[in-house]
Amino acid sequence: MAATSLPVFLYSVRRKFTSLVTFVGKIFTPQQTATRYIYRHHNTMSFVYRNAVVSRIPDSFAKDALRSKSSKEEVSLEKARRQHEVYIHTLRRLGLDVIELPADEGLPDCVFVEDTAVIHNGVALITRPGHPSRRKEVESIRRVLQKEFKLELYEIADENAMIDGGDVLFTGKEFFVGLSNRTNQAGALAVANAYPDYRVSSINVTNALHLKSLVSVAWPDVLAVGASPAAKKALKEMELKGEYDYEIITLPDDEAASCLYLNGTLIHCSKEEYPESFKVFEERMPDERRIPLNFSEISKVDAGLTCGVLLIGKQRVHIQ
Ligand code: CIR
Repeated sequence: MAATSLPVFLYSVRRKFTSLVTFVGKIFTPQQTATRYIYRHHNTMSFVYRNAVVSRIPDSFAKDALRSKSSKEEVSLEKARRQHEVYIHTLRRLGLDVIELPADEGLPDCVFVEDTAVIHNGVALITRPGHPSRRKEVESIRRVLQKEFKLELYEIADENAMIDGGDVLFTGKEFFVGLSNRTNQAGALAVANAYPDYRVSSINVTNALHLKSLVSVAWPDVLAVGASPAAKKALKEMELKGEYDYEIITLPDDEAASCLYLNGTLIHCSKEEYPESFKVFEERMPDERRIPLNFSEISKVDAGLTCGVLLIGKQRVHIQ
C-alpha cells in the first residue's frame, strides 16, 4: 500500500468500526451491552478538566439580562442565585478548582461565561459576542485566562466576526459551530483558525438562541438533541457535514438538550423541570454517573446548563 493511502485506509476502517458500533448500539438500546460500554468509555480524555471559571450573578440580571422568550415571567434574583450556588457546588464536587469572578452590574448577562471564550488544548479563543451589550464581558475573562492559566490566547481580528461560545459544540473529535443571530460565518472561521487540527462544520440554527440550545454532548460520542423541528434540522445538517457518527439521545424538550458532560459525569435537567426528558436520561443512561440540576430560574433568560462555566483542562499556574 502506498504511504499516502495508509491514513485514508486507517480512517475508513475507523469510520466503519464506529458505524458498526452505532448500529449495534441502536439495536440493543436501551439495554446495557458490552458494545455500548466500550462505545461510551473511549474518547473520554477530551472532557477531563481540573479548573473552571464562573461569574457571580449581578443584581441587574433579574431585570436587564437579554431574553427572547415570549413568556416574560419575573426572574427571582434570590432563586437564581440559589440555583447558581448549587451549580458551582456541583462543579466542585466533580473535582474542579472553581474561580468565581465578581458580578459586574454593568453586564447583566455576565454569568453566562461560556459565551466569552472557547477553550481547548491550552488555546483560548476569545469570542466577539454577537449581542453588543455582551461585548465587554470578554475583558475580565481574557485577564483571568491569561493570568491564572497562561493559556495561549487567540484573538479575533475580523471586526465583522460575531461568535458566542454557546454556538460552539466540541464533540471531542470535531467542532460544530451554529450560525445563529449571535454567530456568523466569520465567527465560525475564527474557530477553524484557532483549532486547525480539527474539522469545523457550520450548522444553521433557527428558532433557538444557540446551537447548544438544541444539541449538546451527553457523553463522549453521545449527543443529546431536542425533538423540535429546529433541533432535528440542526442534527441532520451535523450528520451530513460532520466527520464522525454519534449515538443520539432525543429529548422531548429542547431545553433539556443543554446538558453538561465533564469528568465522567453528566449534569442534566431535573425531574421537576422536565419530567419527560428526565425519564429519557434515566432510561438511556441507566449506568452512567448523572447529576440532575434545577436551572429553571436562570433558564428564564434563555440559558442552558452549559452556559455558566468555562472549563479548563490545564493546571493553574502557581509559584510556591
Ligand atoms: C443572552 O441572551 O445572551 C443571555 N440572556 C443568555 C445566554 C445563554 N448562553 C448560553 O447558553 N451559552
